[in-house]
Amino acid sequence: MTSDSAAATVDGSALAARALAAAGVRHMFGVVGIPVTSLASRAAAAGIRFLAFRNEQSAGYAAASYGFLTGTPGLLLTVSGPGCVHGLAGLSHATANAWPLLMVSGSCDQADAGRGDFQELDQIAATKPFAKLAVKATTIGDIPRLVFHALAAAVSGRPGGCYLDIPSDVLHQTLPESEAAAAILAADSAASASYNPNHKTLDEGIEKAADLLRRAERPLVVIGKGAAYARAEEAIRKLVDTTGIPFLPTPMGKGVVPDTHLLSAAAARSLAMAQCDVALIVGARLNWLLHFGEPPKWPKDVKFVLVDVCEEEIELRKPHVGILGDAKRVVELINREIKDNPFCLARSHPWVEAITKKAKDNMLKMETQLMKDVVPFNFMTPLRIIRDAILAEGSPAPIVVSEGANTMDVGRAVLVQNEPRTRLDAGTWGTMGVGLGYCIAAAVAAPERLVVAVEGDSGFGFSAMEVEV
Ligand SMILES: Cc1ncc(C[n+]2csc(CCOP(=O)(O)OP(=O)(O)O)c2C)c(N)n1
Repeated sequence: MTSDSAAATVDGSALAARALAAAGVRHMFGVVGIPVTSLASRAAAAGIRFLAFRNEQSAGYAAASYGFLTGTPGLLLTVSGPGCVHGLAGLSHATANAWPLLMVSGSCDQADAGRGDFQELDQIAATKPFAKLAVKATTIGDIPRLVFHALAAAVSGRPGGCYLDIPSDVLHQTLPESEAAAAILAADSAASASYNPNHKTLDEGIEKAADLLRRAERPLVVIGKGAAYARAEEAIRKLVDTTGIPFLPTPMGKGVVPDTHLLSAAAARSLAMAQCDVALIVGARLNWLLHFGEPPKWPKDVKFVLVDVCEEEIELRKPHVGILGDAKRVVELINREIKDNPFCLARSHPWVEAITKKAKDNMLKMETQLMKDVVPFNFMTPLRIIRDAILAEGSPAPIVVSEGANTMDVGRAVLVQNEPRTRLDAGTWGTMGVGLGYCIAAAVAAPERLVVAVEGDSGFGFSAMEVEV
C-alpha cells in the first residue's frame, strides 16, 4: 500500500452511499440540497441512479411504489427540516400500504441543535409516528450498521417505511478508507446473520385452512396487494385452478390471478362477500377496503382464514383461523395439504354457478355502456378506449397508474389486469397526488413494461410538474 492510499479517507456522505450500494440499492428518489448533495453524487458514483424530483412528496410516492414493485425498499433522500417534512408524505404512505421504503434525510449539525440552526427540526420525533424504525447516526461509524439495519427492517415482518437521520457533522466526518470498507463488510454480515426472511408459519393453521376450504359450501379466496408483493401468483393460481374456488381481488391484488379468469368474482363482489361461508384472505387486511369483515357486507358467521405476515393484524381481526407467514409460502403449503386429499368445485356447483352468472350479467351490463360512444366524454368511453389499447399491448402488460375519484373507481372495473403488480392506485389511504411518482418508479422498476397513467385532473394536478422528471 502506498502512503497516499494509506492516508485516504472516506467522509460520511461517501460511506452512506457506499453502504447503500453494497446493500443492493440501485435507485434513489429525492431532492438534493444542504447537507445531502454530496451524498447523492457519491451515490451516483457508487452506481446508484439518482432520480431528481421537483418535490419530495412525489419522490416519496415513487420510493413507496418502487418498494411494492420490486420487493426491495425504495430509497428516498431529502434535505433537513422542510425536505424531511415533505418526505413524510411518502414515508407514511409506504407504511399505510405496507410497502418497504427507507427515507434518508440530512439534519442540522448536532452541536447547533436547539439553537435555531438552518432547517433545524427534531426529525426523529417527526418521522417516528409514520415509521417502523427511526434512527440517527450520531457518528460516522454508525452509518454502515444503521443503513443495513434500516433496510432489513423495512422488509421484515409487515413491510413499511423506515427512517435514517444523518446529521450534517456526521456527513462531514471522515474515516480511513480501510476502516470504511471493513465497517461495510461487518454491517453486511451482521445484517445477513440477523435477518430471516422466512416468516414463522403455523403448521396446524395450514391443515385447518385446507379442511375448512374442503368442507365449505361457498368458499372464496380474497387476494390482497400483500399477495402481489409476496409474489404469490403461481401458488394462488394453482389453488384456484385445482380447487375451482372463486376469487376476489382487492384493487391492487388485481392481476395476481388474471381478471379474465372464469372464476373471478370481481364483477360479483357484493354477492361473493355477502354469501360466502369460508373466506381465505391472503395478504389483505380486513380494513375499510374489505368492510372490516363485518355485516351487512359479510355474513355474520363467515369463517375467515387470515394469512398475514403480521401477528398484530391476526390478533386484531380475530379470524377463525390465523396463519402467520409469507403469502406465497403459506399458499404453497395449503396447496400441498390439499394435494393429499384433493377436491374441486365443478363449474355446475351452485355457488360457482351463482357467482359466474352474476359476474357475467354485470359485465354484460357494463359492456353495453362501454360500447356507446358518448361525446363529450363520460368516464366510460375514454376508459374503454384505454382498456382496448392496453389489452392490445399484450404481454408484458403495461403498468396502470390510476388515481382520482370516479376515474379510479370506474377504472378499477373497466381496466383489465392480467398480470400481477400492474396496477398502482391511491391505495389504503386513498392518497391523491401519487400518480406521477408512481409512473417514474414503474418506469425504472419495470423498464420492459409500458406505463399508462389514467388520472383525474385533480389527482394529476397534485404532482403534474413531475412530468418533467
Ligand atoms: C392527499 C389527498 N388530498 C385530498 C383528497 C380528497 N380527494 C379525494 S378524490 C379527490 C379529487 C378527485 O378528482 P379527480 O382527480 O379530478 O378525479 P375524478 O373524480 O374527476 O375522476 C380529492 C381531492 C385525497 N384523497 N387525498
